[in-house]
Amino acid sequence: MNKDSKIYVAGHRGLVGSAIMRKLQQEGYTNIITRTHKELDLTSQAQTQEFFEKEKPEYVFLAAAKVGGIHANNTYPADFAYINIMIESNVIKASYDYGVKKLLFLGSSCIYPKLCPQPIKEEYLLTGPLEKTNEAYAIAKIAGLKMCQYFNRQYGTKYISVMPTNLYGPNDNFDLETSHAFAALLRKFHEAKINNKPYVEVWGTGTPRREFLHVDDLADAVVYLMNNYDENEPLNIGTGKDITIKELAGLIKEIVGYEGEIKFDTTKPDGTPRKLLDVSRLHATGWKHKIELREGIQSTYEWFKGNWK
Ligand code: GFB
Repeated sequence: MNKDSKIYVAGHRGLVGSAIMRKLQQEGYTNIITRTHKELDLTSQAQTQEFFEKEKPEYVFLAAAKVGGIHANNTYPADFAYINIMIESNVIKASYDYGVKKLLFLGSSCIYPKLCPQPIKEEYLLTGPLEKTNEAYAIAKIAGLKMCQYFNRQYGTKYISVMPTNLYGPNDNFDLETSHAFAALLRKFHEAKINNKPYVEVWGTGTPRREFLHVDDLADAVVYLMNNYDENEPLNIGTGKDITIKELAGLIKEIVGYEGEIKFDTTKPDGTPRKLLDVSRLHATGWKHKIELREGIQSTYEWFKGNWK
């Protein structure tokens, strides 16, 4: 990308899209185009085609998606499958029709089989059954990733895909029903502290292991890869380190400064037992994460206190 290349960030208000915007602006990219959901419904093929015909972006970051935590994924599978497949199909096809030079597709680490060997290598994709709580989202993301590869194979396009691990940071969704674990726990411990609640409820057994990447690191990685990665093979993005949900809860509790108890609600699902990405292919490109978890929790908590309402 040149500093004046026309770049479309799809989903620029979300956790990932807003971080990509911050990164591009910091690096001096001057020609970024966006549309709010209200201005452009990417599930509409007609609207998407019209937008691409008018704007003709050169580069596309495809960060628009319906996302959510374990409960939302488990409760609204039709929406997760339908909306994501529509957005991907429309944006990828319009990118081809209107000559986009390069597109970066955001997949997810939940596309891998539920019980795959750890850490998870990119080649484990489609080697076993998926985790049921997020199967619909995973199927949709696999479809998007594969579609990028098929367009590359058939039409010689340059569409790359990445699989980020569990993300956190500013502009996350802090709704307790639909959010991911990180955001929910940060809010729960904060509110318990403010309201002097005797305990905080953590879903599941606390034993599942997850890897957490700050979204500013993800944004740094995807801008780097847009400029430096041209392979047809998708790439994991993570830190290469994981912790249990119980340990995460303990860390957040300590950073928030909450002194009550933690209770586990085992009527809630655990999801996949472990999800740790193998990041050797990513490191071979020359990129490595910079924000460690403790410092990431601290800065996200500062952001949360100043911005969340
Ligand atoms: O982050 P999370 O919702 O999704 O949950 P996944 C991770 C783990 O944290 C599960 C537990 O074992 C949850 O039971 N957990 C504990 C909580 N307390 C809470 C809480 O208050 N809220 C939530 N949400 N979880 C997601 C997928 O799976 O991974 C998405 O559903 C996405 O598709 C994402 O791909 C990366 O890590 O299990």
